[in-house]
Amino acid sequence: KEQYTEPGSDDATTGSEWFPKSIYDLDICAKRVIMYGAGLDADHPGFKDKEYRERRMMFGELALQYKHGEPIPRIEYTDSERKTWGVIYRKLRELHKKYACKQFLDNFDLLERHCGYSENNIPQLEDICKFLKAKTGFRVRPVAGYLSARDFLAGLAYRVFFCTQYVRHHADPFYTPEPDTVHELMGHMALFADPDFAQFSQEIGLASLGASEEDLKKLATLYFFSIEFGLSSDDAADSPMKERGSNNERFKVYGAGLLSSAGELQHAVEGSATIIRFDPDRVVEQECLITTFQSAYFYTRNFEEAQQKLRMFTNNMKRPFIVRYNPYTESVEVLNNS
Ligand code: NLE
Ligand code: FE2
Repeated sequence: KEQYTEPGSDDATTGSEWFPKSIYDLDICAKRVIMYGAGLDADHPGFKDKEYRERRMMFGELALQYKHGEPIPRIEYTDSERKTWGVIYRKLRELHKKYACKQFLDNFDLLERHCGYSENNIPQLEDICKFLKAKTGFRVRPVAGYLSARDFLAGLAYRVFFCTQYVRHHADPFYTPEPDTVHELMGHMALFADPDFAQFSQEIGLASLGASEEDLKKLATLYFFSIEFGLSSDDAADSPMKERGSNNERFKVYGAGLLSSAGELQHAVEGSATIIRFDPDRVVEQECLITTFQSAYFYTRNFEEAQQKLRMFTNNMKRPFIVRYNPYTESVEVLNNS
């Protein structure tokens, strides 16, 4: 028989782990940061820079204080941060034009037109949030650093994307081991302006709610090697190692972690990186590396095929309950399935 639980309540009728039942519950997820300012590792480019660490703590505090529904604080970026942004922007835009997939490029134009994107200006999350909300119903909200995959994916269920607001350390503009606002803005935002991508992202989020540890790890890995590091190639055959054509002639990129890192993007498409066919059973075996370039990348025929493959995976995930998103209340109803 079916049993309803109140949206926003966290009673354990399903016996599974807690997960957000309402968009307001994301305030809880947002606080469970794994790594931020205080905990910069010794090999982080900002580790020895006291000023940088203090700045990071300020961003951390802002994000931790933020609550759903509030306007996102506007940041007055420093000259040094703006300079870093400009250097990256010029370099990445050049590479994007050569290597980014079409959906990305088309939507990036919109960000330049409507959200203050330019090499001289670091866009504000609040402006992007308003734009995306009108375009696809997606929102962004500030976060202090890495979240667990479970907390991060849960945001997507509510069409919310957690965004860092700090800028990477200037010593290493073309690669940073952790997400920063350059990664979010240059890598992720464009695709959230695409209605299909927005829909697909929410489906991943909904599938993650209350998923078993094993399923969640697989889902997070598939997300990582598509949304973060995915490529596409319309090569007809399915053979994993094609001899003809160098990487830069064969692949278009849609993964945000590549589109935000000039260093890794060039490594992937201009070097001789290993790029193999995106087969979900194979992909889930791959280790996600977060402090170095990936040792392999995966491609689908096009961006839509990656969506289809992930959908097939989420449709086969088993949970002892069904979740149903209510767009009017921005909450999730949990229906017992036992
Ligand atoms: N490595 C990326 C960059 O440098 O932009 C950021 C991390 C993505 C998970
Ligand atoms: Fe990312």
